[in-house]
Amino acid sequence: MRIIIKKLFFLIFVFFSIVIFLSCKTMSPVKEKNIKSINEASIEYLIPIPASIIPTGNKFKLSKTSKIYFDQSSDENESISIYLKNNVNSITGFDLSVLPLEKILEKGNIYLLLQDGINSLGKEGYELNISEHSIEIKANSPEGLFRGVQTLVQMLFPLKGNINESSNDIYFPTVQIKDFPRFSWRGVMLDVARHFFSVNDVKKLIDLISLYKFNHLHLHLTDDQGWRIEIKSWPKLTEIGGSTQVGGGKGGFYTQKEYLEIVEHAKKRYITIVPEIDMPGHTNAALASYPELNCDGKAPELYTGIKVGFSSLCLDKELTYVFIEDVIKELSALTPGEYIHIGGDEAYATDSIKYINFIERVQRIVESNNKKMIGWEEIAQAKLTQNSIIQFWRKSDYVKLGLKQGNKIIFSPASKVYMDMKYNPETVLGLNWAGYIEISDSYNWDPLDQITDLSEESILGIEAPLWTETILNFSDIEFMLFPRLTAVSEIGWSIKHRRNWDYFKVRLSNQGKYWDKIGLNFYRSNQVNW
Ligand code: TNX
Repeated sequence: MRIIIKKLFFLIFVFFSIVIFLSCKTMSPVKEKNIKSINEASIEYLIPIPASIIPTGNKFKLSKTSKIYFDQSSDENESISIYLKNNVNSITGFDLSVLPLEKILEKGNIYLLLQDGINSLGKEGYELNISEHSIEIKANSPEGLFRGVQTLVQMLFPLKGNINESSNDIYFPTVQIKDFPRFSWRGVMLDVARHFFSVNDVKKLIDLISLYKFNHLHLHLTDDQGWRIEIKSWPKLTEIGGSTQVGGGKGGFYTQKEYLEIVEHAKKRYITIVPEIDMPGHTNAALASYPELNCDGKAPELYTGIKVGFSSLCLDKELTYVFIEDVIKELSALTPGEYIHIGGDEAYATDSIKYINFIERVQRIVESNNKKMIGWEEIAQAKLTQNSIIQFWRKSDYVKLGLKQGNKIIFSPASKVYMDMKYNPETVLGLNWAGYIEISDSYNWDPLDQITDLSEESILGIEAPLWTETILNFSDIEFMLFPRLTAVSEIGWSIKHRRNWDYFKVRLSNQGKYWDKIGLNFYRSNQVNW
């Protein structure tokens, strides 16, 4: 009998433990009826994880009449506030007003404030303080404010689809967050050459990646299969070179006006567009457009397959350099950012000595247009200036050459962050030459472990490329990027010791609930309890 009673007590204990555990799981803003759970506040929705999170055990009430106040020391603060307003609106239905700040008096509002010289926050860091009285985001620059706003937006995610007409208030757990990035370069690359993607698709991508605090979008604008950016002095590049893509579809290209629309949209999300013109290999589309660029004066056919390494510009012709100067000049005028990417990869059809001279000459052209050069790791064979950046993708020997020359590195190790690799043998999309990449593979690595004797200062940052040989539309893009891209975002932004795979999975599964609500096509890996 005593044993039965003991067992009964044990079962009751287990039952209540489960109930308590489940009710503690929510730690985001909650509607009034869930108010009990807010004191369990920790921030289980945030990716990348902030540098410091101190829950203060209280609650803040945001109501339909709350206002967003911005300080007027920068013109950009109003549009950042409107961005926040629009996100609050699409997630909760609340329509908050946005007003210039006079002085902080009333309770219950959101304040976006610039302050000079907040120690250790740098350009992109911010403080997000949610007290009983207000939500305050402070930063040294508008860019920092925007990153802080994105943190607040993520804290709204659990409300998506959970607010009814009669909800008047939303409760946030009070918390003090202090946050700043580990690396200044956190990039995504989209290959618009193998398959073309519309201006609208690129804008949608910009919006998505900005949620995870990425700050660069590298567009791979040219390759064997397509030339995607209008160059006014060489119009056939797009007329002919832009007319197809992998598989023989109709391809496409951006007019300069459309390209500027992308650049402008990215700027509003504090993302810099990095244009890449790949050379001297990966140039069949250009060679097919202008016979005179070929050593034998004959244009090859347009190419719609997926082989690499068969094309090369004619390095002995002066016209080649006139062409490059024209292209870099027009592209530099379209680029507010510091960098032009010149490719330089897989030049298997180019003489290797000539390749080195070529890269050095292109470097001079880029710098004479007041830009800095980035190239794939192979460019480290050339003599580089201190400004040039090497993008690691496969061979650490090249990177070591670059490090010896004192150049900084962007890390894109194919076996970790190539978003075109399949997740597993069953994945329909993608390739697998660098292996299968599960979420844990994209999460559990660090740039410092990639190369011996590497110092943190030599790492400019990390970037996740999405090559698109097999990627046809935006839904495919979503599937290959999510969730892996969020792992990359945490490596790029968060302090190394704050990263933790088990806790990341919890936060990821919360993101998954939001992705379900917005209809994002993501890979439901069985590594995560969705
Ligand atoms: C290698 S990575 C390439 C691309 C391909 C990609 C496919 C690099 C610099 N070059 O041309 O699209 O593999 O995964």
